[in-house]
Amino acid sequence: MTDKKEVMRLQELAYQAKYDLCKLCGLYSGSIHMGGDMSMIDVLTCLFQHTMRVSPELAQNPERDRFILSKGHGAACMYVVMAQKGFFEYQEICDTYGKVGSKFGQHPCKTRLPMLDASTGSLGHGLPISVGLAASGRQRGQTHRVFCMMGDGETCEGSVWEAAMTGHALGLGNLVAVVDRNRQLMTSFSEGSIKLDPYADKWRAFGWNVIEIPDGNDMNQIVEALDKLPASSGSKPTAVIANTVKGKGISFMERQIKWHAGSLNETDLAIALSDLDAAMEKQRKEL
Ligand SMILES: Cc1ncc(C[n+]2csc(CCOP(=O)(O)OP(=O)(O)O)c2C)c(N)n1
Repeated sequence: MTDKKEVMRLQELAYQAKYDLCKLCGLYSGSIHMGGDMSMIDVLTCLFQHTMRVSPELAQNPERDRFILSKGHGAACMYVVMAQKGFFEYQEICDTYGKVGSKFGQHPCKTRLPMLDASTGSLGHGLPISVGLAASGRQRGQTHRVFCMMGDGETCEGSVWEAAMTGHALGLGNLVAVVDRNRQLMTSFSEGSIKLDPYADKWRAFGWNVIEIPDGNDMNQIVEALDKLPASSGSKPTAVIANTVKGKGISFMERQIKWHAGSLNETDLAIALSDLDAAMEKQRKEL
């Protein structure tokens, strides 16, 4: 049974993060990967605010959890969620996002933002890096977990499955892959092109524990699922498959191929923010 107060707290944080992300998108002159940001933002909020042992104070602690945003095109979403956790100021993101020399590039860059565990953006690299980090943690006798957030389209990359095999072979119970299963790639729907189903079975066949979240945009379900993660001392890595909706929560974005990435003009932004307000009002009444 999940703690209602905690779920409500996380919902409010996710709502604020969505708001911040939309406002950033309204300010920025280029495009932001809003579709996949809005699909993963609820899970990301739960990871940073509830599940993972991370904070600015723990930055130098070798036992802190590690996080790799393998779907690096979702950097803007990660930045706003990390800002909420106190890693940096939201205003600094707004002032510098995407500019030459900024800490906040369109893809995460560890050289500019040393608190990151990896630079990402070229899909299919996060899980191999995470396997290495998890194996290294094991060798050193550390107990932290390594979390790797991927897009479902990203898992078309062969390197993901090579890493999955290795994670199983090395018995990395300290490794958690989280897949944002929004069923959309960049220009197509997954099942209309590459056909990923039966998706959970694929991970099981590679020797992984699987935890499925039927609705990965429902905070109740997200908390319940992530609270079930097995101990990091186990011998099997875990794949959390979050079934989400691309563009979730914004009427003109949901399941729209053209909203893989885009920018928000003044009218779009007003609609987006009012959609978020209405959804949050409904959630407050329901809990
Ligand atoms: C190796 C590589 N190939 C292509 C791209 C371009 N690209 C950026 S996002 C994307 C689609 C990814 O789909 P998915 O992983 O499902 O992400 P989401 O739908 O959650 O945004 C592609 C092909 C890339 N970043 N890296």
